[in-house]
Amino acid sequence: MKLIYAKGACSLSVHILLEELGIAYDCEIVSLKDKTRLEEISPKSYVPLLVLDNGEVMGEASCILQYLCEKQHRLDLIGGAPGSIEKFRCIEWLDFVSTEIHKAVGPLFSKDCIDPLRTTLFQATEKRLEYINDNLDDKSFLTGEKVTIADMYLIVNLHILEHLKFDLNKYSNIMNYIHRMDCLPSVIRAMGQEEAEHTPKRRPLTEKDLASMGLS
Ligand SMILES: N[C@@H](CCC(=O)N[C@@H](CS)C(=O)NCC(=O)O)C(=O)O
Repeated sequence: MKLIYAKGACSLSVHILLEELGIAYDCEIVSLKDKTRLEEISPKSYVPLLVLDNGEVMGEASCILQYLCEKQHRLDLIGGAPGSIEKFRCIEWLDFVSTEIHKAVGPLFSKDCIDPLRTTLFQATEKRLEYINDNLDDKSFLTGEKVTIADMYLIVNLHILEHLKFDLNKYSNIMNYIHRMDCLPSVIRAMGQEEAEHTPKRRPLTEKDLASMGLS
C-alpha cells in the first residue's frame, strides 16, 4: 500500500499511524500547489490518499485511520472493541477533530479568507481549543491514558494551528499534550520522514511539565 501525502499536511496523521503499526508501506509526496500528480491519483485532489495493494484508492483521513487499525487488528488504537463505548468515544473525537477543527482551519490558509470570516473562524477554533484543553485536565490523551488515532489526527492539526499563528501557550494542558505526543517514537519518525518544515520550536520542558506527564 502507498500513502500519498503532502509535507506537514493532515496526511501526517496517517503517516504517524503507519509508523505506529510498524507495517511495510510506500509513500509518495505530492504538491498541493501543482495538483497535476494528485489529480492523476484521485479526482478528490487532496491528501491523504491511500493506494491499496489492489489499486483501489481510499480517501478521508478518518476513514483511512480506522481502516488501517481494523485491518491490522489494532482495536486498541480505535479506542476498543466493536460496539464498545470506548470505541465510539474515540470516533466522537475523530469526528470532532475532522469537522470542528480541521475543516475550520483549512480556509485560513487562503489569502481570500479575510475579516469578518477570518475572525469568526479564529474565534470558533479558540472555543474548540478551550474544550479540548478542559478535556485534557485529567487525561494524558483525548480518550484517557492510551494514545488513539484521534490523538494522531489532533496533534497534526495542533501543529497546523501553530503554523497559522494560533497562540496555544495559553492552553497549558494542550501544550503538555503537544510535548507528550511529539515525544512518541511514531510521531518523531513520521515527522522526520516528512522533514516538516514548520515544526515549531518548543520552550524547554520544566519540572512541572515533566511531573504532569508522569516523567519526573
Ligand atoms: N475531507 C478530507 C480533507 C483533507 C484535506 O483538507 N486535505 C488538505 C491538506 S490538510 C488538502 O489536501 N488540501 C488541498 C485542497 O483541498 O486543495 C479529509 O478529511 O481527509
